[in-house]
Amino acid sequence: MNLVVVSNRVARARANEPLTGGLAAALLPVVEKSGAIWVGSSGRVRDGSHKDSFAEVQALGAGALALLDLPAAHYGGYYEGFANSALWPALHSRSDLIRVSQDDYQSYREVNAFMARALMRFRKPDTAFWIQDYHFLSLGAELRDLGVQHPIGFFLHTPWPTRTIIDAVPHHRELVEAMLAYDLIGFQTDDDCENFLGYLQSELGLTIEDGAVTSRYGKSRCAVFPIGIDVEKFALQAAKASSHPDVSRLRRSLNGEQLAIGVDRLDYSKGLVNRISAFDRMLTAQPALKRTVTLLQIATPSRGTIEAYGNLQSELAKLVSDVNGRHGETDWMPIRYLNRGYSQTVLAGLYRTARVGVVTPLHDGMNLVAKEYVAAQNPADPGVLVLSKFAGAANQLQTALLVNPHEIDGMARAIATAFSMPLTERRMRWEAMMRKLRASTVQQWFADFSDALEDAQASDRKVASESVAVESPKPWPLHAVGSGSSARVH
Ligand code: ADQ
Repeated sequence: MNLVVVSNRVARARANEPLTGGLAAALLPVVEKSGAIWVGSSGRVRDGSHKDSFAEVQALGAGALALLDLPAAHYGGYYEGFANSALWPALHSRSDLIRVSQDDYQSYREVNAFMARALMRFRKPDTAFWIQDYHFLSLGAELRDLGVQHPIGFFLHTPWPTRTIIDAVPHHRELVEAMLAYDLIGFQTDDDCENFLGYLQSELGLTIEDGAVTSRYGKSRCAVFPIGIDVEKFALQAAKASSHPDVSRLRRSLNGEQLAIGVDRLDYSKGLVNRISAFDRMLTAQPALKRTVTLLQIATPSRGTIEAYGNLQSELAKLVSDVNGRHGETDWMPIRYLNRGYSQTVLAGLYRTARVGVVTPLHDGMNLVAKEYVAAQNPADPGVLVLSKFAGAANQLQTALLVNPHEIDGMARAIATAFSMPLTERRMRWEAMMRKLRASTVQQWFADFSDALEDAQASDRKVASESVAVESPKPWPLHAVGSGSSARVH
């Protein structure tokens, strides 16, 4: 099978550049090895309608990375608009934050159609397309409209909420109907899959049989594929990173204090305000902990031009400064707050230095930081994971200290418990989590989805026989193509 993977953001091919964002971080190692072609946004936009406007195609491991300039006129409405101001809030059960216009929806559909046209050049007789995430809900339907009968799979990295929340998304019916053009629709958890099937039944009146549904496009199968990490590589990286200068400096600066760590994109779904409030509450309730513990919170800004994100950034900066002002002393600050990216190696070393990992999203598809924290621990002296029960990862990491991120007192108690947990209990909990991680790696995820997609037969589709015959594959050039000037957008 000749796999073409599509996502909005792709990993940059530059070595050791920080990969802030779960999708790119997860996909890079597996795509590199698989020989797949990975197509996504170059981070630049371009005026005019450039059918073949790839900025560049470069080698990526055994495969290739194709970076596409997206249309300037539609990029804002697609990315900041419909994808991140309608779908992202809704998928994280924050319909109160939906802010979109009809134009945003049109732009979203235009960019999906543009991507479908661009993908035609990668189509070979044995190609299977694997589309990633909420940016491209209607891409499969656009490909079918172009006559593509190849297997097309879709994986959603975020949660899929209950029907009433999806109902708040403008054009939700049209979008979900378009999703049925996919042969295989993958979710992170059972709940997400059940919510989706529930929507198909109650909103679209469709009948579900063995997790599959038949629509005008033919048969679509829905299934669960929990994403993982490269456990052994991460563990090795963490052990080696202990001697990295950034990590050694952090250790020296601790003066015997115990460290808790949080690492997140700066996003309202990650529960950062509640987490800082819980740390504050813990210090107020147990003042003896002052000078003995520190929280290192790394929060990398993302989607900063969207109002809700800008507001969150100001709110957090103010909250951290307030907590430090109230509890801090001339030679000790409770919270170290950083807004930058780190290489995976340094991040692995920072996780290993921390006695406690605090991962408390209000809602999260999976949350790879939770898995990375566990994989990075020293087996002889592992730290404790405090994990939100609303992260997909909680289904697997049940021996973490599971918390409700809306309950500040409970989180404060759990963080204090984690700091004082005896070694035998820490080891017992950690070993159980490692067994789960090893049984569900990112390699396994990739293989399971690819196999299931290969099995999905395009033959039972009802679409008319291809109006566009499969062309003999055009070679795609390993150099820059397209003309005119482009502008960077992320
Ligand atoms: P994200 O919402 O981006 O992912 P997450 O799964 O935690 O969330 O992944 C974040 C990734 O970015 C991790 O690999 C982490 O190491 C990295 N990262 C975060 N901050 C960083 C920093 N400052 N420097 C360097 N790296 C940083 C989406 C969904 C999740 C789902 C993933 C994968 O929202 O629910 O788990 O996709 O499917």
